[in-house]
Amino acid sequence: MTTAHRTCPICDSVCGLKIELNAAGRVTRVTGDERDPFTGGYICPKGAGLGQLDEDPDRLRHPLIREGDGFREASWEEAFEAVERGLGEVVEKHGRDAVAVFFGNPTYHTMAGFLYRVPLIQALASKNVYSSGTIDHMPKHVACGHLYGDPFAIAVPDVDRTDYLLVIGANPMESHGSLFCAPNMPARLRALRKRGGKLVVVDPRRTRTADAADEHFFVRPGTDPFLLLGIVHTLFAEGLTAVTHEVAGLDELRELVAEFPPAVAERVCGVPADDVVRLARELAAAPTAAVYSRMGGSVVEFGTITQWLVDVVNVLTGNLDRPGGTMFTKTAALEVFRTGQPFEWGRWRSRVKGLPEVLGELPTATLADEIETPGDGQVRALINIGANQVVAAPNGPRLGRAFGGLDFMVCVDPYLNETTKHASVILPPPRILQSPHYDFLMQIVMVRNYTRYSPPALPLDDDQRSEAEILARLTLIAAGAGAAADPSGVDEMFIGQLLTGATQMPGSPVEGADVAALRAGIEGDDGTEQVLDTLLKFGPYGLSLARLKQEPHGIDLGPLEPRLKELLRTPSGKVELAPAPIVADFDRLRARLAAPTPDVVLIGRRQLRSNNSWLHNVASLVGGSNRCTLHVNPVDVARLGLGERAVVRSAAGEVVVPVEPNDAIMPGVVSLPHGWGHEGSPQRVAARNPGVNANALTDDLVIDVPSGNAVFNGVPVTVGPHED
Ligand SMILES: Nc1nc2c(c(=O)[nH]1)N[C@H]1C(S)=C(S)[C@@H](COP(=O)(O)OP(=O)(O)OC[C@H]3O[C@@H](n4cnc5c(=O)[nH]c(N)nc54)[C@H](O)[C@@H]3O)O[C@H]1N2
Ligand SMILES: Nc1nc2c(c(=O)[nH]1)N[C@H]1C(S)=C(S)[C@@H](COP(=O)(O)OP(=O)(O)OC[C@H]3O[C@@H](n4cnc5c(=O)[nH]c(N)nc54)[C@H](O)[C@@H]3O)O[C@H]1N2
Ligand code: SF4
Ligand SMILES: [Mo]
Repeated sequence: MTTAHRTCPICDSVCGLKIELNAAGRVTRVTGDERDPFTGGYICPKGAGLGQLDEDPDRLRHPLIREGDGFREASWEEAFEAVERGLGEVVEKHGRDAVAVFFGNPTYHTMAGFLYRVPLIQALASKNVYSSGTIDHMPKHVACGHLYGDPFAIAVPDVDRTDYLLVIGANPMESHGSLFCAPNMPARLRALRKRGGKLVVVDPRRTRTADAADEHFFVRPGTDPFLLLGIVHTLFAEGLTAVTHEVAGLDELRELVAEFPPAVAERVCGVPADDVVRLARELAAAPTAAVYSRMGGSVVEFGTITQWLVDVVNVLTGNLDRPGGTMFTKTAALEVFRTGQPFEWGRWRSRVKGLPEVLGELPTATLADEIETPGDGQVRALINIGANQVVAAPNGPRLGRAFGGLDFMVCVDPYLNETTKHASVILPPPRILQSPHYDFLMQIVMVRNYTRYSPPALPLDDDQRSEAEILARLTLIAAGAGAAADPSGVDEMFIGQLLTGATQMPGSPVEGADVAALRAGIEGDDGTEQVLDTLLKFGPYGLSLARLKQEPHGIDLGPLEPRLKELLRTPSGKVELAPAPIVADFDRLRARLAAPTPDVVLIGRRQLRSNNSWLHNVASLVGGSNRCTLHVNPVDVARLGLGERAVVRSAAGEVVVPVEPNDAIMPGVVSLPHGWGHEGSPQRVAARNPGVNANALTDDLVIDVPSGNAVFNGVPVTVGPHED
């Protein structure tokens, strides 16, 4: 028996786990690591099921190469050679833009996903870079990029010290927080109320978070900007603003909101004007307060305006960058990246629709256009890393058909599923317990400064490759160096770039130092560890890999402290309250006021015992509340004459789904979880309980314009009874 202490890699909560393994390396028990100073022993059912997930017999163990309609197992050498040939032919005939790369959600959690993203993009030199960012959080990056000049300057609610938390379109009791890393959210929210604080939730569903709150408001999907504008209007009208930072655009903002009083909010959102006024007064009067919004205010038609308004309210009430308000984390390993030019976007545009690049990416919603539309620069090959777009992207089935028409597609993925079935080659990463873990990106949004490294708990077998090696080899192939090149060269180049950058950065602890001498001091068993060591050594806490290895339960680095001044990177040096590209989007917002309200709209929901598309093959997690059903208010069930199953139609497609009458959802709104639709899947448990693909209904023609982000919430649908 051995015990491994590791961070759970599934969601943003970064729970420390205690994993007991028998002599054969099988997981016998998973519990929370009580000695983790940040996560304190908290664990959810997904973490407890990590052993089954990791030992899933349907997980791929060997590379697969397409043969006719199926696949055959292949050696790694053969698989990498096939990738070199497949990508090489496309680049030679059609140029580099003909190869697209896509980074899915798990690449935001794995070390390899973080470390090889930039090298791979640089090596590929294609403008067709995509990620799950544009089906998720791009509106927040764009809002913060314009407000603060740094798209990664994302302030998190200081939940442990705040007196008032307004949650708009997020359900942290079930999602465990997102862009808001605060393990054991239930206890934190309970503690908030116990110390006399107030929790208010705005959501078209009375969620578990709403149940845990003092107050809950139903809101019509997609209309939150009008609610927030009503709040800002009140703050100005009643002289309640208390700005503490140097800001630009205050007068313009005041003028902009003049036409959106609380009465407009009442008409459009369905939240009474008196309540909007009261919310504004309460936010202003609370000793400290924080407004927070996620998917309900992000994957919507006005995602960027909504996310911008969230921060605007926090700035206007004096709550940005102070304890109890919303605050910025000081990361252990990423501060070196928090420099450089102010936020830029639109440096190039997508070929077919002319959509602007954001953070070096094009919108996922236009990937199918780029694959299907003939002409110079048409996408003909895809490098797909940890993404299941057929069930995750808007109008996923269209994207699936487009994938079927590609000349070549390589997937780095542990599963054969709805998306990877279109691959020419599948390269499976090893098990979670065989991989190192360090949360690079989650650090940016932690409610306390903290760090923890988990080395692999189990060694690789001879016939396995680490995900780092897989991505390093893809990088070398993309660079034209070939399938047989030495993958450690990629790490060396990255370390070299980091060291050179650090020695040239004014004020860095190693400014002017000798790069070779610094390199000699970098430690680690492999390239991944050495890059981590490099980043930690140039971080603000004087940490190192060796120190992290001595502290397997993690290290508390103290409470968040005000630091906006260090992060602010706008050309004006001020917080830009009325950025021109966001103000320009108000024309679209005004047009929305005149548009008719659809009879029924669709929204999503996350489920506690599920995670996007890839946890439905774990028997212990499926069933009960974790089923793919359509939540419909009983009033609508009667009005629409629904029986056991309903047919739901949208501009994009149609699904037939079991109806679950539920008075927690507001009339006129129906909810379907995403990530399902596993009919005929080779994942045997998932196939028995397939559910339907919510993204057969979402429309890739509708986007949040400033960010190019997809719209999953507020999709107009018709719902009727299904006659079997
Ligand atoms: N258990 C579990 N945890 C997860 C995941 C999972 O699949 N399962 N996924 C992870 C990922 S990738 C992410 S991005 C996060 C997301 O984390 P959250 O954003 O907290 O999760 P969601 O359930 O999508 O919450 C969005 C809420 O917005 C509401 N909503 C929908 N439309 C609107 C609207 O127009 N206005 C308002 N005000 N509310 C609206 C929905 O009813 C829902 O309650 O969760 C992460 N954690
Ligand atoms: N309708 C609707 N659609 C949505 C959403 C919604 O709320 N509503 N939410 C959106 C959001 S927020 C997100 S983040 C996306 C998520 O969608 P995706 O980015 O597609 O992410 P996942 O479904 O989590 O997993 C993608 C793939 O990663 C693989 N995988 C698992 N572990 C690893 C690993 O360690 N390495 C590699 N290389 N691969 C791995 C899985 O097998 C799976 O095939 O979905 C989006 N789609
Ligand atoms: S909340 Fe659950 S899934 Fe998320 S990190 Fe913790 S144990 Fe893992
Ligand atoms: Mo996400």
